[in-house]
Amino acid sequence: MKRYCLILVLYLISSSRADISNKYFPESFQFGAAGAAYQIEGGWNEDGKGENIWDHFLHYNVSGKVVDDSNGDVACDSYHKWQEDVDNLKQLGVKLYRFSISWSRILPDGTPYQVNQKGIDYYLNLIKALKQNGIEPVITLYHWDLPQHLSEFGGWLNPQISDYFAAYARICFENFGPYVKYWTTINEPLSTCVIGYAQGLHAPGYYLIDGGMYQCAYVSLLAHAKAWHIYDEEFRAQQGGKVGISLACGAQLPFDPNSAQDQEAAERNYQMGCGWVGNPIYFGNWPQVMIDRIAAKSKQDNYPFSRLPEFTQEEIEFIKGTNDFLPLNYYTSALVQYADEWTGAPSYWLDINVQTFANESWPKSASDWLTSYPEGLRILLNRINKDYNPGEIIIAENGWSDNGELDDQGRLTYIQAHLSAILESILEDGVNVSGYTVWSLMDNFEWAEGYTQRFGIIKVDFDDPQRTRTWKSSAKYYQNVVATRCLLDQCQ
Ligand code: PNW
Repeated sequence: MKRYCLILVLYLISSSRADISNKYFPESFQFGAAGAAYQIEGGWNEDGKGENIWDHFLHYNVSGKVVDDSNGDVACDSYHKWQEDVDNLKQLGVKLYRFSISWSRILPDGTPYQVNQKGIDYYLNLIKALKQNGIEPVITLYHWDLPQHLSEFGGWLNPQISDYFAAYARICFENFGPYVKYWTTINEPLSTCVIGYAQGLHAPGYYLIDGGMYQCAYVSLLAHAKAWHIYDEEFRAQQGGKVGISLACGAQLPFDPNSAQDQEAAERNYQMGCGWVGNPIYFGNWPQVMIDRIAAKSKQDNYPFSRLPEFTQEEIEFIKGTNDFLPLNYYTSALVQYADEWTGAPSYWLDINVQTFANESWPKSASDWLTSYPEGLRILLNRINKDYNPGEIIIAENGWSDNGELDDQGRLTYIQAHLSAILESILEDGVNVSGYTVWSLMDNFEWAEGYTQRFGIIKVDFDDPQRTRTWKSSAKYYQNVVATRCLLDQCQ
């Protein structure tokens, strides 16, 4: 059935799209798909899994935290249906599957004291099935689901959590490392630090807008670096894999390209977003503009210290250069406008102090933060390549939300245009992008948006206890791209 649909897809894609590259992807380029544990697995309390912060956040005082009052207790039920997931990946023809390990599934309270063998077995089975089908696992150790016990210990605000994370990472390297070439320590620390520890909209739900996100980022970076050093010293020689931390970035464009103030504002927004994690990882310290502004604003607001934690010289040396490859998440970009200095309670937003917009011409998704600007990805890749020289880059997330339609032309067009931007970056700009894992393999639990915004190339019926999976138009299109290495019906 799926094969016959290819013919239809080929017919539907016009070969005359001038903006889409008609070149072939290099043979070495690997296509893939992505997901994350809490968003897909379900099985929240099965076979010895412990409670994590999302379980806790949504099992108590749930109302209002998620728009449809849903949770990830069952989600896509991938805890039971992982073989079908592998089968879909195989049908798609992809060579990479990016997924995350649920920390509390293998260490129920997060500590190394008790290892849950059933949790280890779940991931071993998945990994082995992937390898048997020629699919490389790309594993994220932390995609926002901290064991609840460790959250009560202070979570990402407590520097000692970095030691717990390092111990967890070592257990993963020991058990899964022989089969894994790509590890991501933490998925986009800033998203969870800002949304979970400053806005309070994600677990653990803290509203600490003056400094929660800075302390959380500091502890996350220490945790990443400890895990990287463990891999480097104890596992790299035998296992030969790569370890990185993912960045979520977009191009930040001056609202008025001729305005020096808007240029400065756009640069500041880039540094205090992308550079917040990128600079420490590649250069050892926060961006200077971030250090200076937060120090000055802290002083103004009567803090006798900066709200941005200071790295010691030892920490700088320890964190610097700890990305073997760059897993980069790109969704959208922004136009940035200078604003006069605002007054108000100290916060991350007042520290940055800029206005951001989407261009009116950029197509809108079902998520208010997500519009489509594929050129932004090419601009970003060039910038990152020049500033950080990261070696290998994998686009670890890129995707589009809608209301779940099967004929998802909006997603198809988004994926096509972004792959085209990547291809041009590779062929024309010489950026080493080696792979792409589309977000997402299937519809899943979209955090505070519950099941109302869909990112999957495969539909999941959440009303059906079987959680039936159905291919959307974008999955059929992607299958064809993977098979032909061409975004149009013909390439040269
Ligand atoms: C990602 N941005 O977060 C998450 O990793 C996924 O779990 C999530 O389902 C997906 O986005 C869709 O929301 C993002 O700065 C973090 O543009 C930051 C950005 C976008 C998405």
